[in-house]
Amino acid sequence: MTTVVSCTLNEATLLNNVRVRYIKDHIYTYVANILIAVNPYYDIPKLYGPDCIKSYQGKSLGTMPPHVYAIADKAYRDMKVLMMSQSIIVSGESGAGKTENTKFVLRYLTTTYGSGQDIDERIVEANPLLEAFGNAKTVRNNNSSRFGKFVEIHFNEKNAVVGGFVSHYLLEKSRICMQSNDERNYHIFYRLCAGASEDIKKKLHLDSPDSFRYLNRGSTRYFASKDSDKQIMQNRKSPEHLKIGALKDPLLDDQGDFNRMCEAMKRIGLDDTEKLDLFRVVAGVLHLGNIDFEETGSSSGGCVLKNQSGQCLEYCADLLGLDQDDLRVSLTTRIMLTTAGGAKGTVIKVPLKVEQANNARDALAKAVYSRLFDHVVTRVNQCFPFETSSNFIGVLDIAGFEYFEHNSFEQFCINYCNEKLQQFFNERILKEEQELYQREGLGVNEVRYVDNQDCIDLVEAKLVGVLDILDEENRLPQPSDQHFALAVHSKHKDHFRLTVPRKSKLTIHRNLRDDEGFIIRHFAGAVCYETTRFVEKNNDALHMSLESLVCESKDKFVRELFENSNTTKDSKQKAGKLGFISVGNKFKTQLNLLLEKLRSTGSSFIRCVKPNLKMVSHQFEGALILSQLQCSGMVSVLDLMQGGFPSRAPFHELYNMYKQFMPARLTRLNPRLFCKALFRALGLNDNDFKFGLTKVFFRPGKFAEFDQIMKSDPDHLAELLKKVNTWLV
Ligand code: AD9
Ligand code: MG
Repeated sequence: MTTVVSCTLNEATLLNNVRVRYIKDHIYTYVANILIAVNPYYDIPKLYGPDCIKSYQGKSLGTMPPHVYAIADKAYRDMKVLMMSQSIIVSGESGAGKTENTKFVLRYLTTTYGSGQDIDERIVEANPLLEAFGNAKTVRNNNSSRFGKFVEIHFNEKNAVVGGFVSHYLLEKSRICMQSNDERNYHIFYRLCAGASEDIKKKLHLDSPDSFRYLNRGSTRYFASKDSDKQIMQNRKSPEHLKIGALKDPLLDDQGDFNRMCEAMKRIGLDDTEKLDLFRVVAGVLHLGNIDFEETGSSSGGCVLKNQSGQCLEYCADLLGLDQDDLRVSLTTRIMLTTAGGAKGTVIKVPLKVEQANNARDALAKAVYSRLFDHVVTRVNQCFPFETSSNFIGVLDIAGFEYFEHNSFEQFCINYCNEKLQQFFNERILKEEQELYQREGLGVNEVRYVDNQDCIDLVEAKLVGVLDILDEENRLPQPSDQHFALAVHSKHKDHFRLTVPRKSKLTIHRNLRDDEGFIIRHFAGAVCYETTRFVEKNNDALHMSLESLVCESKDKFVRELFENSNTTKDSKQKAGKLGFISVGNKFKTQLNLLLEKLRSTGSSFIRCVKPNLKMVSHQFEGALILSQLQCSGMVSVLDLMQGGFPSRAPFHELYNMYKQFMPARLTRLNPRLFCKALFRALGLNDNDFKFGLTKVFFRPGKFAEFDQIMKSDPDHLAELLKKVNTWLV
């Protein structure tokens, strides 16, 4: 049942409906069973409170105002009735409200259908911990998730919550060492500096965030709002300055967030030792980042640590359980196996140049932090274990289609993921809609939609797909981004979905050379990918000396991060020989597993929409919103709806809904017959609805009219029903 009340359904009417509703703080709207959720950017009173939670319990979709709770309840009821796992796919661009809506779904399900035990709370409380390590402030969202996740809530045979499981995808690693202007690193770094006790700060040698390279370069500058703060900011050496820290963001309360995170950790069962383990590694990464190199000036051309880096080396080695000298050597040299002179497998140490040593340092930091994040997720999963589960409801919170001024490997992966999800959406909504019409015998014409399998193949096909071409490049003795870009062009000269940037009229990046990138025509639009650093970003392997360094750490926790990391033994062995573990292909495998899972469940979709770029309330930017509705595939849904019957209600539901008004004799009628009689009595136009085998289908906007009549005047309704009654005599 839809709240789109206009008679014609197209982009403009949908947009207008969403706007009219948004103005009244009705941020949720249905199109068929898809929920559109506009981010209000402020807390709408009572929208999510306990009373509201209660009011959606057990209610069919459409009997209550559109809400994320209604979708959650539908998933639950479908799971129960169909005895089938369910998934809720939440999508939208950065800042559109995916994570917030995901949290509402989880809270709704655990509150309403929980077992009343710790586990319910833990599923909700795991979030602050995941967000501390995996979210960061970006220009689009002050709390942007830099990883994708699929959270499953598992239920027993009695349909009560028994546990949960979180899978995560593609943590953004580049952010650990570098952030764009006005963006920050992961929250945990700042929170730890701001909120840890003096004792912990001393142990971890922590200072203000400005003293760490990984936090102070290109990142958010503090714009002091108060005069007193401004003075402090000018005197960078003052103790107050260190306390505030130039990187303190006035919009974020790092200290308060630290305390909240610690509370959440406690509630999900992490003890102080575990907490300190996490903090120690975070601090280790910060000190590692402060190590600087300079040329030796000798003929060998290597580099050494700058004098003032000695202390950082010591702190880092100490916190990560490494030997100082080993760390120094591993950062400034590289072990290679030579076959020179026929002597197979001779180990030689090659001195690294300053730039190479910087890269080695950053690679180590990224590896340590991303393994730490893997650990956090694994640890979170131990908080809500379950032995057996009958079914689950999974919520997918993953970045939507992205198109920036510069698009790199990260956007390539996320857009590939969105192609796959779009295909799934098409399959479910469009194909299934059509099949439903056929099954119900409505005799509606076939609806066409653009299949994007060719685009998916372009990325993931064996050997010729972009991911495999990239892997092949990574395996070359001297891989290069330019060679990779040219290889992509030469393998796909006439591909409809791929073009060279030079020839394109589709993009503003026309000054890019062919060996610098390629354009892919995605379902949501053409994107120009700049291939610089694709090769590096596709490789998850540390070079050999760094890998063995951390694997042999004296610190059990650090050692286990690498032993237990989800990189398989097999791929590690391969990496040992080739120095390469593929990020792209690992993601492809994960994604295919996810889709297999989604296909085995019943599904609901939530399309989140960002109303403006300023991140403020009460501002509706039509063009921006329309483009999001187009990107999320809503426009193809509208085409389908326009020719079809977007609102539908099973006969028995209508029957139950109006049973209370019926004369006793009528309740003996079968629901289908009752509906037929009712519609005749109401004098509805035959063109506005169709009777299927189990449901009645309405033309766009007609259910609302019907519902209006039914609800507007009980006396009138009683009269009409009497009329039905007399026909049956
Ligand atoms: V990203 O791809 O992870 O960068 P999301 O997840 O789509 O993004 P998020 O849920 O984090 O966006 O929402 C961004 C901000 O909007 C939140 O921090 C809230 O301040 C705000 N928001 C989102 N949804 C709601 C809501 N239903 N009510 C109030 C909201 N505020
Ligand atoms: Mg998010």
